Amino acid sequence: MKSRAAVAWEAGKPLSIEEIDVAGPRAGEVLVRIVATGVCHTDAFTLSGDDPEGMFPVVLGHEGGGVVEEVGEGVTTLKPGDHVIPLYTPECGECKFCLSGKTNLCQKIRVTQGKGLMPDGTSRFSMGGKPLLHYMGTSTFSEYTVVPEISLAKINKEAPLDKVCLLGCGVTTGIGAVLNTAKVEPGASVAVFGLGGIGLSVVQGAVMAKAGRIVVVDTNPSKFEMAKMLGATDCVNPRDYPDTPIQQVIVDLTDGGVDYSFECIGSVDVMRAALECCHKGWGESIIIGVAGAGQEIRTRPFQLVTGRVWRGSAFGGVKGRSQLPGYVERYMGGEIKIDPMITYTMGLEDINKAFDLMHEGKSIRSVIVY
Ligand code: NAD
Ligand code: DAO
Ligand code: ZN
Ligand code: ZN
Repeated sequence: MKSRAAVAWEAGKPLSIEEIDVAGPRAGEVLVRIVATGVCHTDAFTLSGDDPEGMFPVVLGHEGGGVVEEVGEGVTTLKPGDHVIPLYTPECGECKFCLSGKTNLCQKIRVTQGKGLMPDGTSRFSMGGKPLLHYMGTSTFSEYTVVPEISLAKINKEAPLDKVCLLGCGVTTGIGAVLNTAKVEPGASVAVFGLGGIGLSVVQGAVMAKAGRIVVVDTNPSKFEMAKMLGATDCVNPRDYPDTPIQQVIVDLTDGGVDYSFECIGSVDVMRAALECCHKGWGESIIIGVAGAGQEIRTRPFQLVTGRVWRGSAFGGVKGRSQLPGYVERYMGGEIKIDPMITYTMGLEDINKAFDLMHEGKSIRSVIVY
């Protein structure tokens, strides 16, 4: 079938709106009509060429919501008309990782997904007979996409897809990092570095966990109003402290450091600051941001010897098929806020504006509605 899509032909160039060919779903696959998709910094990161796994030409997008159009042979858990959120972290329920009880990083289709292909090693996208690659197993920048069954969470049909699409990445990643990875306890102090869709969702998660103090850090002070509205207690702009390392500013503000910190930018320098602003003896720092190809983190090992802990979190540690439907219900019940995060809504033809707004620091999330 034909589908409108935003194609990334090469790194560093704007996306092109094209009419592409989408082949039907094969065994274990599902054809999904994407109704809406968010634009996340990770899409921009891959488009920039800094992503070590980035390959072109590709159909980007991983924060979508849609409706099942057709299922391939052997698909038993979904049917046409079901509402779904595509998952870049699948859940097969039977691999060593799924069975471990210790991680959400299902590895069942990791190799082919990392190569931009479906699990059988081929692509369902093409244009003029030339194959286009899939992205993160989701490719939500196409009106029609093909996704493995294990990479789809079935959700409440009442949920507005142009809002809950953000649970496909940003909102879930931030909230899950607090609740699943850090397991922040009531009364704990928290520092959040970077107030995009991820960092603001960490703020929400910290409020849900009943954290005591929530210190937010961003070089763009226009982000502070939303952070305060969501529950931040202290706002810090590193540019106001040109002579003091930001970790020292936070240590001074919080009587020796925070219990938990979250890096939501992708800067290895900020990752160091986030670790070092943690309290001696027990503070834990969670890396969420994705750093550029070849970059490395550094600190003095004594920071760890003296009790600070460095962790990472992918998709908030959330198992998508079993846990994401519950996040949708928590949105429907008013516990999770998504609407204020959507600063712009636009058609696919304007998708490059969504990238510009993100780079200019003017948006939190833009949602593309097909
Ligand atoms: P974003 O661009 O919307 O937000 C980043 C924020 O960081 C901006 O507000 C910016 O002003 C601020 N910032 C930049 N440099 C700063 C500095 N030196 N000090 C303080 N603030 C600074 O990005 P996003 O969509 O929220 O994504 C954030 C990061 O999370 C990205 O690296 C993205 O790739 C990553 N990510 C990770 C996961 C995961 O599962 N681990 C999932 C999604 C996104
Ligand atoms: O299992 O090795 C693996 C890959 C897991 C992918 C998790 C990616 C999380 C960070 C990228 C941000 C996604 C938007
Ligand atoms: Zn994302
Ligand atoms: Zn698995």
